[in-house]
Amino acid sequence: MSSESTYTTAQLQALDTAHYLHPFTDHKDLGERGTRIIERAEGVYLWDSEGRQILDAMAGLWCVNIGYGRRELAEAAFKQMIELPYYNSFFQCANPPAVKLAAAIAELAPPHMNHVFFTGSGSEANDTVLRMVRRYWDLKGKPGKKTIIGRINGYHGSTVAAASLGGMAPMHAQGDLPIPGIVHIAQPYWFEEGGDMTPDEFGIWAARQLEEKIRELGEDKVAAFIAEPIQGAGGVIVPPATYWPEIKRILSEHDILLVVDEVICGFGRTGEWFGSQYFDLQPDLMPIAKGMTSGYLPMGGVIVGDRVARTLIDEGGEFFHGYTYSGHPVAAAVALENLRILRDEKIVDYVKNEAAPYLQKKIAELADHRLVGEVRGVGLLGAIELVKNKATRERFAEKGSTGSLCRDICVSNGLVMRAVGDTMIMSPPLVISIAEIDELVAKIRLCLDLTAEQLGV
Ligand code: PXG
Repeated sequence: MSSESTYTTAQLQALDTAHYLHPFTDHKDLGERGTRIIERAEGVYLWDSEGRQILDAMAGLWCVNIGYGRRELAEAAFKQMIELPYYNSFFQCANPPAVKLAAAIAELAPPHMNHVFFTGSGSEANDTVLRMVRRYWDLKGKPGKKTIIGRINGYHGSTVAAASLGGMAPMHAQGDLPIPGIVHIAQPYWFEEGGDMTPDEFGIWAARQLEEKIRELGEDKVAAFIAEPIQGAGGVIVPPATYWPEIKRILSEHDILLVVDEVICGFGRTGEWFGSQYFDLQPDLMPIAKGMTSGYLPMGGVIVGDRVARTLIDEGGEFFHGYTYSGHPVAAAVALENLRILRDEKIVDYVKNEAAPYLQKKIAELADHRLVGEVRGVGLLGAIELVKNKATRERFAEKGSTGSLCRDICVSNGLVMRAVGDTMIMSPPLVISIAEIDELVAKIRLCLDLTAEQLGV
């Protein structure tokens, strides 16, 4: 039994199995293996209910940007909860933290983006995107422009609209998704799908799928293109250098909105405040969440560019959309304090100038390992492709099993990384120190060795 808990790990696991339905989980398997109970955290480390220390190379679920244990955020929440724990932003009302947060985000966003619609999560942000995009074209007198083009293996959340915008086949297979009016094009995943093309050739090819899809559907039917700057849940897929410039060229020739999903890339992950700034994109809408509060409380939103905002405001009348918790004062107070810390402690600069160059250099050295086919990354995002044959990019039999094996070995050795198929991915807190990066990379190498040993290669 841990010192802080009146329950043993076994008791918690039994209650969990009896009552708790987890997200994205095979419960039979979980019941057999037993849930890992995470009890506390500090900096980049977690401790489980057995007192084991684990280096969290995923920042929770891509969200704990400022690291764990920052009392300032707890104090901001406490203070706000005493002052005003809840009030809505409907019916001509607002609360001070939500107003200040909208202004603070507008300040950080690209210059043409000056408004924010608040939600409770990234999925709600993308549901908002769908309704806002269609509302925009209605107001512009083009109600036929309804279709949104997303990408295969993109991830935009788990609600009906967000899962439809995403391109995850296993999600679509459960519940008759996507809903009508959403189509998908190929992803810019050179390592898996590039064949004999060079990365640059493949980047152009993948971007031109957008042009073809627009031609096929007719520009008068297409409302928007949605994409993550770098696919996160899909496997930290950094597009070839040619991809985004070619997408920009295509969009410049068509009257279609660009939605850049910043839920993972936003708030410093790439070494810029937003992934759009990293790739020099001019989005019309940017869904945000995760790093907005560093995950300390749930909150999301959509940053809205002037083109769409002015239309909604000047021509739209009432937009029948919103959530009970849109602009929640406690979440907004925590987000404001989170942004203050990111700014005052120059954490985004630290990522750009110190942590990211160091992490990328150190993980690149792992490319010499016999299991590793490619290492890639941007900012504090990284991916390691596990392969049987480095030269041909051939995978081991039973796709995904090597990734799962490596992930389990990582956890047993005090390291959390995610496996997406046979791709190991990382997204550590932005405050990870140079010494902690050394520890992370040493642990990864050890776990790659142990994985190779188990595979007998
Ligand atoms: N957009 C992107 C780009 C995301 O990564 C969402 C939207 C949805 O956000 P909410 O707050 O509704 O979860 C996400 C979420 C994984 C994993 O396995 C990734 C996410 C969520 C759950 C699991 O990597 N990203």
